[in-house]
Amino acid sequence: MPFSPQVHIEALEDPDANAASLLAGLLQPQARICPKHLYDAQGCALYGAICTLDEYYPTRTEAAIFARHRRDIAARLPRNCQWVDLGCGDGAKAFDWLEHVAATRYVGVDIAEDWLRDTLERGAKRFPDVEFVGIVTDFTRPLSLSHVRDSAHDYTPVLFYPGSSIGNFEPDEALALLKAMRQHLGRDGRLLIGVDAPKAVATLEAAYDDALGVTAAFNRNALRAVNRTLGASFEPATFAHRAVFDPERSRIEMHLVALHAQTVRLGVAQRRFEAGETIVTEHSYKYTPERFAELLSQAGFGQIDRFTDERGWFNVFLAAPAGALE
Ligand code: AVJ
Repeated sequence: MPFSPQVHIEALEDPDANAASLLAGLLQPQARICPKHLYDAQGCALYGAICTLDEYYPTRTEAAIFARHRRDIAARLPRNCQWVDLGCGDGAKAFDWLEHVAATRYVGVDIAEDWLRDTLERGAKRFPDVEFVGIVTDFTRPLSLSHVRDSAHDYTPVLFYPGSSIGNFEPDEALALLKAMRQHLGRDGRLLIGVDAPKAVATLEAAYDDALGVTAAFNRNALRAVNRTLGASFEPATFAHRAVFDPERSRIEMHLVALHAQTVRLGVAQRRFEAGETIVTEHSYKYTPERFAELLSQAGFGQIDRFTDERGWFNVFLAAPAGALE
């Protein structure tokens, strides 16, 4: 009999605070919507479609790196670990690893509770010897993984953070998140993280503005999420998708551009958008291997192994806490 998965709800922002910060962002001179609003059920489905696009190279490049170096990486991981899947989604990426590492416990961490329960149920069926637990939390809040450590056996954690999601944070926030991860690792824990690299601007921009318009739909869908959350009156068709790479900051910026002047009701408030005015919905930072390794060492990691593809488009880092291997 598989263990029955348990789900802990942690550190969720309350709905009022969530709505208040969404509204505040939309009322800034440069309007913004926090990227988490891109990932409602429809947004997650669209993101899944993005990952299959010809132009969107990160997912398949990372998968190829994992496949090629699986044994090598697995051999460097602690035995009897607990596999902590940060932003687990459907768990597919992590489950490919569970076959190769002797994990005792799987901890799925995600903001979407329904998905999480499903993922845990499927995992528990496929890996009957592994204990499955879930934590519902919001990554934009301080990272709390207390359930990772309060098990009776205190298995060594492997934090798994694939997909270059770290790129959605501003660099100072990314550093704070890496430090928090470091705190959860003890001496023997490891971080396995995927990070997208800078490359030709045309390649980057095509990845975030594909020919079929899937990324455009993904971006506009944020307005539907805002309408629901705030009781707002955005008409998604009146905003265009724009994705540009800023080489100075080494980031893709996703914007929604008002196609004509309009006043939008935002629940109790309202805001005017002039034609051409934009809303920022997402930043996706691209790190050179040197820059990311530096960030890792600033966060308290020592031994850092890097795995990449032939073109150096994407990097996977396996990092140990400083001092652990000396
Ligand atoms: C899920 C944050 C890794 O930044 O590449 C894909 C999100 N946005 N296309 C990324 C995204 C537009 C994606 N991450």
